[in-house]
Amino acid sequence: MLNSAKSTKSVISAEPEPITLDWPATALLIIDMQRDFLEPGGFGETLGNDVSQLAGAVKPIGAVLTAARDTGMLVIHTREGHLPDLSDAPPAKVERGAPSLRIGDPGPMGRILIRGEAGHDIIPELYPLDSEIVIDKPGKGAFYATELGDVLEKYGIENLLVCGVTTEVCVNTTVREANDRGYRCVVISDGCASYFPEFHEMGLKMIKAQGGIFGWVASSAGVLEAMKVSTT
Ligand code: C5J
Repeated sequence: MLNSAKSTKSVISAEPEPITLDWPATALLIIDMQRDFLEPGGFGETLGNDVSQLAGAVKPIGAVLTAARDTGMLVIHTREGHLPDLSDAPPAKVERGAPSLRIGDPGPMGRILIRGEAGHDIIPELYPLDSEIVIDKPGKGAFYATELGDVLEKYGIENLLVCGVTTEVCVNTTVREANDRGYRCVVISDGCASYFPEFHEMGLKMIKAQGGIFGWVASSAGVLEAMKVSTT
């Protein structure tokens, strides 16, 4: 008898090599697409960065987010930030460098990088649905001091489509944490961005080098093509 069961897998064209993903075991992880990083007056700008450098990632992420919602994929958003009393913000982080405003200082979008403030929220274009998971994280990696590991285990997730900002900081840290925990990470190249274009390029190279030492890198078009196949 022929097995008529539809496959739940398809292949993403990726570097260093194509990767086959089982879609029910795959989640979309969107890192820190917050006003504090992407808009003037937030944490990113207080550090002296040109925040317009991150804008290019919004549309590719939006396209994958729409496809993920259409296919019923688990969607997880993360937000970097701290409790209002800064009890989860190590002095070594707060005191670092010479920003124009420090974490916790009042700025045009509320207190810088503080949970509940306008700047801490996700940008309107990618705003989470009520049904989606939002993980608040005090560090750069999304696993450190969060419930992310438990959430992924609960939903039987083995693979992560990772995008967001910034490529070399929170995306890279999270991918490295995920890799050590046994997750296959496919990083969406045009769905990530950095204040430093050269760090974006190198951040992606570091992931896919040495046979994909931390994971795979694919374009949003490549991911969308594979997601289409998975639903036909
Ligand atoms: C940074 C992040 N760059 N989300 N955070 O401090 O990458």
